Amino acid sequence: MLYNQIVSARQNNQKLLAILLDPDKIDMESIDNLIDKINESPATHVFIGGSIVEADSIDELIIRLKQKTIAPIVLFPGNPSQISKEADAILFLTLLSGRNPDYLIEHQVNAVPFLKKTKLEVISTGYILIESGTQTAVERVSKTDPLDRNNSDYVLQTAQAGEYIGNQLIYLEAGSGAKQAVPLEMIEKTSKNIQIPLIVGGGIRSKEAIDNAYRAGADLVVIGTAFENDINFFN
Ligand code: 1GP
Repeated sequence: MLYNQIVSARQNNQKLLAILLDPDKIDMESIDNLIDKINESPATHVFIGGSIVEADSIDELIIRLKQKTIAPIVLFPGNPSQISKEADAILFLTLLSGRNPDYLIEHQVNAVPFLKKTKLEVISTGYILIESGTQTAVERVSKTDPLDRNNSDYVLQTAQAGEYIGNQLIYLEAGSGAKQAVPLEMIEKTSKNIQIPLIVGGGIRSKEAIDNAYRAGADLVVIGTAFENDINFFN
């Protein structure tokens, strides 16, 4: 199971890296080149999703990816319409930082009939949006406020609530294309004080920033925009 692999990676201090692909932004004409770049990169996982994906193309994208990539494909959906049976697993997200019931329970309930028709591994994930300089798509779409980037104690408290609720992962998110990534001190405090693996993403766009996030305690770093803007990012 994918989740067990993530847990043992944390225990063994092996760092994981996910490339996030937004189906709306993928040009299927040049998909083979994209897949080659993913295969040459250090990515251990491919995440698929976005806040406002329109894509009927999700299935097709995943089928193409699976023909040529060995990295597991994990759905990172903005809403239930982004569920595809072709993937390996799904981050079943709860927006812990927000107070919009749609993103706390409504979408989750609506997703169940779709999930029951698949063999996806469902991984319960507490998703925490952190203030990052400008309004991000997650904020806009979910109509929720991010948490104060200067209040690591409250972010930790939120992550610990997620752990008590039974989340299997915590995802600290600055938002796609964020101006400022999640503060390192916040990653450190959270990672040290929860038992479950920690994902960090949003606004990370250099090798140095990736390494700093790992050193601070991120178990899995997500790279979306940096790879989207420059397919040779990992070179
Ligand atoms: C967004 O955390 C991911 O949900 C990745 O963010 O696009 O800024 O890399 P970037």
